[in-house]
Amino acid sequence: MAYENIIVETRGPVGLIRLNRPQALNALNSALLGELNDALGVFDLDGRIGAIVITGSEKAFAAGADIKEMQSLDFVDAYMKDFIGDWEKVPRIRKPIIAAVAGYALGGGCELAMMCDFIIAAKTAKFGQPEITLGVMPGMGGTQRLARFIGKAKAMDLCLTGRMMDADEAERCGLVARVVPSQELIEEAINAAAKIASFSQPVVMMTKETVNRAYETTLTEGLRFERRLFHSMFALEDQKEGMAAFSDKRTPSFKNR
Ligand code: CO8
Repeated sequence: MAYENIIVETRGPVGLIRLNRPQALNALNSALLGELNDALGVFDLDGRIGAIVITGSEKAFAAGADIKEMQSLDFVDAYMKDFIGDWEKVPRIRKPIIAAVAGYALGGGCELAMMCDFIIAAKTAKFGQPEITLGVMPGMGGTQRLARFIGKAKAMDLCLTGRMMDADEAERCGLVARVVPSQELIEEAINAAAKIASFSQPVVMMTKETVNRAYETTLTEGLRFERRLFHSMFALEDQKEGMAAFSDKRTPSFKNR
């Protein structure tokens, strides 16, 4: 598939996807979504890729859903076509995805960043859910993921006032894993992704699945799920290799088996 709204490349074992609609601050339209889902699906199935980075430009990760595309939508169309339903495919990607955010991550842009497994932000990053200023509310997970990730007080503040928060505030409240100088953003994200890709792929994928389970189930069920998958890891050659390498004081060589 030829892409017009994203730029896709690989950096060793890392798949890098840049949102690329500079004329609209990377506003998320349906064409971009189709391409993003396609590229993510290809990386997910590619055994040479161990982790994925999604980024935007220096000015904007994404300034939200494309307002011009949504403007004339009516209820029946939105409902019958399940408008934005295809965004649910992003969190179903099984390999880790890092969002590398500089500039605006607003509305659907903030929601896309939250669908990723963690966010590395440049000092310039600004997060917000300004939908209320447009006469709507977040529709791609903003009310739910923000409430779970940063708590009710901040989620309500952002969703009800539409204000933006900067990278430092986002890090303080736990939305962002790391804040780095802008010029180091891509390198930091790619290095983190390459580090992840150096580990056993099935273990990495099970770890992602298990942390995500914490947001979907009770503590008792989550702990049981964790323990069962932990047990299953003793069937992997990579567990034998990882522990043997520790004992031998050498670097492990994982085979993803
Ligand atoms: N949609 C469409 N076009 C946009 C968007 C957007 N979300 N954001 C910016 N643009 C366009 C502008 O219209 C402008 O185009 P043009 O040059 O043709 O007029 C161009 O990008 C540059 O933007 P500005 O001139 O406004 O740039 P500034 O630096 O002055 O301002 C801001 C930057 C503050 C980010 C400003 O552009 C802005 O407020 N944008 C809208 C932010 C917003 O409200 N986002 C939420 C959208 S609603 C949403 O996301 C719903 C989510 C649920 C559905 C998810 C489906 C994907």
